[in-house]
Amino acid sequence: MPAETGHGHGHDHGHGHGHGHGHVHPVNFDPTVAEPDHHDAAPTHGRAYRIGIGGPVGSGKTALVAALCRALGDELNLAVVTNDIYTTEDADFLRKAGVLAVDRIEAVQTGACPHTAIRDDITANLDAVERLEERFPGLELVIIESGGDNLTAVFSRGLADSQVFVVDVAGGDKVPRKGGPGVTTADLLVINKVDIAQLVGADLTVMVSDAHRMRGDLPVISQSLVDTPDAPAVAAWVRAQLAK
Ligand SMILES: Nc1nc2c(ncn2[C@@H]2O[C@H](COP(=O)(O)OP(=O)(O)OP(=O)(O)O)[C@@H](O)[C@H]2O)c(=O)[nH]1
Ligand SMILES: [Mg+2]
Repeated sequence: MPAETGHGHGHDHGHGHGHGHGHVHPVNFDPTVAEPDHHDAAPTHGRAYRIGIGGPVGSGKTALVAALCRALGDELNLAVVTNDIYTTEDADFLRKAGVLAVDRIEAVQTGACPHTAIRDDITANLDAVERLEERFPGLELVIIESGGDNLTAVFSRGLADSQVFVVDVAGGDKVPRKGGPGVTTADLLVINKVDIAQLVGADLTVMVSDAHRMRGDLPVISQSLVDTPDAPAVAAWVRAQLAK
């Protein structure tokens, strides 16, 4: 996989793109020519693989992003895009946590509807991904965290090559059987915070069996980021996606 390791501490391969703050068009941008339709399927060669992470508010999406940065940051050339409604809270958390060089984290503010920015008008997210790809030549993986939303929020296939949906036991053991496209169609379903299942009276066995029933052959991982802070099972799944 990567020819180099140990990146991610500030050197950006010296291509002089600056640090790309703000929405700057490439130098050859011609305002008289229509911009390309970003919703067209982008070529998969020569660009980073994109994994979208969605799920309800507070289920542990940012905690999972941090875990994946810890698990994969030394072996992959990787970057992160966060989506928040009104703030840059999640990006700020990740930058403070020190899991990745600060300029590898881009924040998108979505306004009122987080699902719009990952499904209907994905331009701001694609721009953020492109800024990262320009800043870090050879970028292999971009993890895009959606703003916390409801069970219907899924990523456009024009934005994410594969997607992870994170639910947690605190939402109740009913959540997997309630279905919705996140639970039923995401490439990976994560049932998070299993360490507190008993405290909140959630039956994990029911959650896992309902999840499998709703998803057919699609994978389900239950985990606790308190017990396993580097999310080893999800990291292994990410490696398998990249190897495909
Ligand atoms: N006990 C326990 N707490 C967890 C676990 N994973 C995350 N948390 C906590 O759950 C809270 C919410 O986690 P976040 O990662 O911010 O959740 P999120 O899905 O990114 O939230 P939004 O972006 O606001 O939708 C934080 O206080 C985390 O520390 C876990 O496995 N077990
Ligand atoms: Mg978050």
